[in-house]
Amino acid sequence: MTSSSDRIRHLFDALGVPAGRFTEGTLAVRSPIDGTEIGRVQPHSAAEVTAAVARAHAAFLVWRDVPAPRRGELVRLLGEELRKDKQILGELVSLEAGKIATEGLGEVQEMIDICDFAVGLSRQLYGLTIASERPGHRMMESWHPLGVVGVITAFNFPVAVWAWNTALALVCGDAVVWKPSEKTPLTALACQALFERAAARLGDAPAHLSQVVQGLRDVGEALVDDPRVALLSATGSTRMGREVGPRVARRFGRALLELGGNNAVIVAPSADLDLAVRGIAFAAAGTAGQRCTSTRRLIVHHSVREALVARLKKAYAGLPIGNPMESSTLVGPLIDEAAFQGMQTALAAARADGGTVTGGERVLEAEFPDAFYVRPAIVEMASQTDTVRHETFAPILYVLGYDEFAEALALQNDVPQGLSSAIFSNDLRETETFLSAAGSDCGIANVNIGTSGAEIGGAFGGDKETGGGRESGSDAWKAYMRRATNTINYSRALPLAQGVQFDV
Ligand code: UN1
Repeated sequence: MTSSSDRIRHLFDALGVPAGRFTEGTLAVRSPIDGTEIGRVQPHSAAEVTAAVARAHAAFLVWRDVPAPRRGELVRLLGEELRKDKQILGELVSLEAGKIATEGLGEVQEMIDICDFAVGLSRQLYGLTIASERPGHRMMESWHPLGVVGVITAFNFPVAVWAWNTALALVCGDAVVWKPSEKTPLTALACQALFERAAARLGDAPAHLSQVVQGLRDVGEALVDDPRVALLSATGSTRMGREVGPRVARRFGRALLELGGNNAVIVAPSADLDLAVRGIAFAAAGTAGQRCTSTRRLIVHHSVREALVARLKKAYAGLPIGNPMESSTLVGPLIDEAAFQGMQTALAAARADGGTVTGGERVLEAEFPDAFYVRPAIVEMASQTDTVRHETFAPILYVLGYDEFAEALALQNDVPQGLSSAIFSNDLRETETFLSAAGSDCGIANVNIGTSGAEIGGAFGGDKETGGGRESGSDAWKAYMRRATNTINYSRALPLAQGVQFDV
């Protein structure tokens, strides 16, 4: 028994989850904090996934007829449960994913925020009325519940991404089957417990509106290939999306893909460097570089390059790296050894490309021999090589210089990914150009803030190899519903559109 697993037991006790659920099974869960085993879960079989989808479909058939504001009531109750147990869930996120305390809590706050958003949305699932070309006719658009939504999430946002999908899916009248990352199954159990509490409080929700299936690739595949999964929402690597997208398309299902990012910050000569240093340090080194929105590239004007890089190096040298449960820590561990190896491979490749690496080494090895803490790396590059254009899920910040603004924009867009981007500049011409049609090609483009830490109110996602999906706020809900166009004739005649005559 380790202290982390004692703590897990205590937290699950407080949530009322029976011990067997998180201590028995063939899938071992390790905390990235010290590498010790903190729990076990039992993977589901493909047949069990199919059965879960069948149960979800039955729930959907009932739920789609429940008025949307009443569906919103369930999400309101889920938000209440999250508020009540924010500390518990936040700590579980820290123990299982290695996030520092404020980021673990921040992730739960993101869940609460999307619940609030979805509750309001439950009274705003608006369709349009459209002018008909025919007299005595009216056209309109209706939005109907879609079906079962399969949700596949990654380790780095183990709970918030489920909530983005589930809060919207539930108010839209859908049922959810969730496959969390095999690296973070415990937080999924906790979410399920909170969901079940909310459903019990609502009283008349159909059973199995939201379920969790645990396991590895075969479990995800069963979800991807099931024809009753109307929408498959998957967050993870571009490699994963390349497999999932065509498989879902082959059966004419809908896919919402949130894949890799290779997010850049441009720093212009007019930039407020104090803001830039703070914004870049949080976005590049925070969460140990393990957000899909983490800043991976810095494109800085030659006139401020030396000063900015010197300040960043100083800030990086002072970053408190360590146990994320300690309040002074800003940089926690990488998720596992594979992440560490991936980082070292990328740094070696960058060196081979002529890059100069500062930081990037393993730290705290004596204290945590089975965990992987690193000093975030700054890598000065002469050009944007293939290594830079590849997403490595670790705290590596590649630095590139520019002379002309057009060159900075071209570098920013010259990567396969298109998730997030930012510019630090006080020059209106530059910032507006950056946000224009000819500017950043990313789904997220920011001015004078970093690339990460988006609010839930906007649509979240990106284009190119990021996959094209949009989740969370704005009108992202439309992906979770189907659209029907209705034409109603309230006249006594039957005129045909386009002037066609067909008299019988
Ligand atoms: C992710 O890394 O998968 O914008 C999601 C952010 C968070 C969400 C990140 N709100 O950094």
